Amino acid sequence: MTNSSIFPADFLWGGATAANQIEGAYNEGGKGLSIQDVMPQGITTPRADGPTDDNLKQVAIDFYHRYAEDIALFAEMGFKTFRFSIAWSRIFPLGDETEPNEEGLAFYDRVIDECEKHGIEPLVTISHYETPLHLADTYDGWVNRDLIGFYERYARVLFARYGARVTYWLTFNEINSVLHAPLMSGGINTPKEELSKTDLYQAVHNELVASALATKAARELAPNAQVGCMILAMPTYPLTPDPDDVMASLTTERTNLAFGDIHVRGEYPGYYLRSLRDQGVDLVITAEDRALLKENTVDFVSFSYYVSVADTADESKRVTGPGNLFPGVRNPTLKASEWGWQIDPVGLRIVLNQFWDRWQKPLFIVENGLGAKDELVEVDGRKTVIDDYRIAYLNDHLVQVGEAVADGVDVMGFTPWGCIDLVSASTAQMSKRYGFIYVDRNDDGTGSLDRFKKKSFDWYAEVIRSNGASLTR
Ligand code: BGP
Repeated sequence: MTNSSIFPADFLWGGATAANQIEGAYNEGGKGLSIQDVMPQGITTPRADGPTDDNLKQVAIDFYHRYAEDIALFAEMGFKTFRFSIAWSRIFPLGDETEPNEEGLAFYDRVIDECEKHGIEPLVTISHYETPLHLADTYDGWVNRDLIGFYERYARVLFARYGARVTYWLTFNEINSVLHAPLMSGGINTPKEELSKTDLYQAVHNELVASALATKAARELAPNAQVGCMILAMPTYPLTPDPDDVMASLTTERTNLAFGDIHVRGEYPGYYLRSLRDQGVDLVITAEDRALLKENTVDFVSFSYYVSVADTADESKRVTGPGNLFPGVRNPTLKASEWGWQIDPVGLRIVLNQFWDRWQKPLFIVENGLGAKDELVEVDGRKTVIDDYRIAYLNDHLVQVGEAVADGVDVMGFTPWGCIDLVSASTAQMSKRYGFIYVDRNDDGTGSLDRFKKKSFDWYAEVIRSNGASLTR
């Protein structure tokens, strides 16, 4: 049964990517190294000393050379928006220079040209897990306050260059993930086990101030820009109705919600300050920092959503499993993907309602999707993938987005993750595929890099064409 469209007429349908996971060309165009160039296995192993040939991100899916072809395929699906990130180390190869690299800037001019050619709105992430390596090695990443100034300079260059052509900006991808993946998310070189809580939360604070400064810069340099924060959303349910379990799940969930609270309200919530005190964390927060946070709150809240988790106060029941970048207590009512991520479409409606009730800011779902192994087959002489599992996943999640819209939630758009197959962030595999477009590349680096449309390609094109009316309830 199909339903008539509940989605707003200007709903931004599209897809999402990140520079390090698609571009390749890791040492071309004057690009410096980023932390991704020393993370050949994602977050599953410690970093390498320097670039290694087993790192699939060196070539990724070669978007750097094939962007025009790929954006044309997105246009064929009817994308209204395309989320990509700018590789900081293409613009500032070391990160602490005063002058940007023109060749890097020119590359994104060309990407935006292609988007414009097809009437696609760019949705740009300023920093998506690709801090310049020099900033990690020399400054220990975001632990150091100097990063605030380097990031502000970088953001200002982007707004000055692209501000007239790009409306939607995200300051930091999944900003809350720095608590769990300090190197990937915060460019922090000190191994997680050795990192003090004070340094970790100081890094969080420095990023929050930088995010506010970027918002301030956008107001000055690109008055039409809309700036959003980007949070890894992970609804946390109590494992049982025991009030202690409810409190435990709320406490865990607040470690994520705090980031939205600060971006939207411009100040640290009481529960967050208490948790810092309880952990013996003493931060350097200046009066100027406080004013910046208060005066430069976001226009909208964006988030990724893949999984929900549970929590409990009962240590003996705390059986954890993999989640999106960090583990959570398993929910016995849910099934999981091949990578153990629990699948919960209703959780997306819950998050949308919760965020809307809490912040009353437009919400943008900028990541969602199923990482799965695909098999390339031949149908009527054409290579394709019959990815009914991916269609079912996205259909069920989008039905819940429709429910949230019916609940009165202001949802700006939906950009499913990895609209074209790309290298995984957590495991750096190619075989964990999310795309509507199959890319012929294998985990051992072999493959032609040719693109093939999966069954979901036509399915998504119809969802967009019908503005969601073709979804199956
Ligand atoms: C998010 C990241 C993305 C992306 C996605 C899927 O956490 O923002 O960069 O990769 O998760 O994760 P993975 O690639 O590990 O499957």
